[in-house]
Amino acid sequence: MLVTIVIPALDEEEGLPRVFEALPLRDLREQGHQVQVIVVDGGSTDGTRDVAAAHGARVLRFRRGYGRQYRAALAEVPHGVIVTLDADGSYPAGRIAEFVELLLARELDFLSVSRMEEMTPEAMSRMHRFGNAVLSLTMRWLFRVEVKDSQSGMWIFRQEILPFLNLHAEGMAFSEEIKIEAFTRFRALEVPGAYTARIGRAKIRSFRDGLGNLFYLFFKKARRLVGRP
Ligand SMILES: Nc1nc2c(ncn2[C@@H]2O[C@H](COP(=O)(O)OP(=O)(O)OP(=O)(O)O)[C@@H](O)[C@H]2O)c(=O)[nH]1
Ligand SMILES: [Mg+2]
Repeated sequence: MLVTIVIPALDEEEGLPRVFEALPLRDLREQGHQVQVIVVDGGSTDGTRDVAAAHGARVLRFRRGYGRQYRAALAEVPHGVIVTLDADGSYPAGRIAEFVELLLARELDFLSVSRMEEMTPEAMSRMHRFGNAVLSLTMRWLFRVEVKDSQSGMWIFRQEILPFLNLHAEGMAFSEEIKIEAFTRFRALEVPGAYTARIGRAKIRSFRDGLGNLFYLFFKKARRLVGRP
């Protein structure tokens, strides 16, 4: 099986080396998988692209926007299993091989790794915790999906479901949208993961992205109600 690890990165020269160190590439290869790493650059002005290339990743760059760049990068993966995570060292990169095995053994299509179960105190501000709770509650209510952490950026899924996911979000709402699509159309499961404080400066604009993501949930629900995917 081809396992492609996709990492979005905007000015993450500090965090990226730590993510690469934690990737269990050898374990994945010992499990019989072929592994490739793609770093999707958001137009970094620091050494992100050089750091990624030095670690053997393929570096892609597209027009602005977290969602737009994710969609374009995912379209480059021909088959197999896709794993995503942030470039800031906050997600449990060392557990990727375990999650891939779980997806395959349970014959699932999509796994979302929740950050809520094991979070260090500094990992998320109280405001972010509150914002996440509101967004996740709204998503569960509107779409009836079993997801506690609607904003997690760590997903493990089969490439073959991608053409059936209706993904339109151009910005940060991409993360909630891919979960809505996967959980309402495919065999999806949320698994407990962990979350630690990021390395480097945050790229989300808390208030703007939070409100934008809340608005997008209602926009997406309205689209579905009028029969548009
Ligand atoms: N390609 C690309 N990546 C981006 C863009 N904006 C943010 N990112 C990356 O996407 C990931 C998520 O952004 P973060 O700033 O970590 O957002 P977050 O995880 O919600 O917030 P923290 O908890 O503070 O880390 C990081 O790896 C960023 O570098 C963008 O416009 N394009
Ligand atoms: Mg992050």
